[in-house]
Amino acid sequence: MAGNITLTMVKPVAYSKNTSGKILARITEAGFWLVAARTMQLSLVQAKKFYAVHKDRPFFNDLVEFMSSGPILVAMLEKENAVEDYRLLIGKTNPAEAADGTIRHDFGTNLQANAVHGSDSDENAIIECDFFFSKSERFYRPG
Ligand code: IDP
Ligand code: MG
Repeated sequence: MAGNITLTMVKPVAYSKNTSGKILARITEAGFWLVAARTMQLSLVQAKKFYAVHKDRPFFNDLVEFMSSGPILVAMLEKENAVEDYRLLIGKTNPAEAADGTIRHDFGTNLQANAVHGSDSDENAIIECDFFFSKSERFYRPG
């Protein structure tokens, strides 16, 4: 199991542009299985908890305000080498620096509103999936 899951969020600006469906299609076409998903709006408290690792960074307050500013789509994904492969699919943090054809390049607006989140390690993927989804909400790839 470890190494096979990652967590993504379609962030508020991308969600408001109604691109969640196109982004999910990119994800499943790249071989990721949708284990769990929901739309929701994070409270400021939840956003601060989720991004606690960044609490000392200069962009922290802006980031948590942005992430709680509107609806998001959050999803748990399964694939061999999920964390690394998903980071490759989404591209660099800044959409302006992300390669053509990556999700952040194609759907991102700016460094903050960069379309999607992706877990950065297997350890954090587990923590982040546990943050959003109980075991009974998870439906793994059949077979
Ligand atoms: P990542 O999302 O590529 O893993 P992180 O460094 O973990 O990048 O940053 C988390 C999020 O914080 C980014 O996705 C982006 O939305 C925002 N962010 C990162 N660096 C900056 C910055 O310098 N200014 C504003 N927002 C930033
Ligand atoms: Mg990160």
